Amino acid sequence: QQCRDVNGFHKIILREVRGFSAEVYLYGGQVTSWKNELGEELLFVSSKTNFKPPKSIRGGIPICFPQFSNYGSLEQHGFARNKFWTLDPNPPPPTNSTSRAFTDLILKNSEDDTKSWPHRYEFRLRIALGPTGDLMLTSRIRNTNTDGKSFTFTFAYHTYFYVTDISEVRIEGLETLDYLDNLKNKERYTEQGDAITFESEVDRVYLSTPTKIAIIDHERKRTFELRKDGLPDAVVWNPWDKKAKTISDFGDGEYKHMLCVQAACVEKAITLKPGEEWKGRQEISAVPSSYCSGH
Ligand code: TA6
Repeated sequence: QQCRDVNGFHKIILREVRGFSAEVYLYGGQVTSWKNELGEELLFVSSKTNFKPPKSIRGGIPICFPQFSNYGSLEQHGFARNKFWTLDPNPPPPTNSTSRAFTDLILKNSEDDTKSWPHRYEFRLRIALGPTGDLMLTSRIRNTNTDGKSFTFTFAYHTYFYVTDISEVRIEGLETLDYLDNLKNKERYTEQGDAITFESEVDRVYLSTPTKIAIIDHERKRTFELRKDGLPDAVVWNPWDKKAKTISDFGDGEYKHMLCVQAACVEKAITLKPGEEWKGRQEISAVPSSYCSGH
């Protein structure tokens, strides 16, 4: 269902029969809400964001394309999150009948982005709610260059999970993996053997990660499960208090209620020849968890 927010900006609301819902802004092609059947918000959106240009929306699931962070010469996280996407009025029906409520947004090259990134592309983003309320994002990016040129990009679904208290959260699935530490000049380190917990700023790109990662919110006895395909890396970020204070669209103390775990392709950039298409999927679910069971 299409509607406009208080500022008159377009958003799409997806509702699933069991009461799960999601909201997507055409600005940035960005999911800004994902609620469970009890109406509980599962994603973090800052109280200080204003859902309109020129800043990207702080929270939900920003789309980082054609560059993740500062891994290249473009603006931070590329331009996709700062552009207005268009709604596909007649999206192809879902292949698997499971995804009921869905919408397709499309982004194509435009004058201003061709200056910084001289390529033609078509980016189709499908956002769907599954039968158990899972939120599924599928990106299909095609090189539509007519000059025979390939292009290369990095990518991330910059997902902001809502957590009750970051100091009571742990991540399972990244143990023993290598990561690039953005706080130490992107140097490569190896994660210790147990789950990741948080007591200070973390900004890491974990490499060659498993297709499934668990984020356990101990306070709320809730486990998020992130499943991904075509996205080998996983970015983990919490600014903690000092860094959060330097970010104008972060409310006071809000860093305690968010954790970014991002299905990404950073270490090995993707190269497409004209006509080739890349596909990257992530599915996230939120299930009650008895802490001891962990997974
Ligand atoms: O996701 C990690 C990161 O690259 C951090 O370094 C931090 O900059 C974060 O993204 C947020 O970036 P933004 O441009 O949205 O403020």
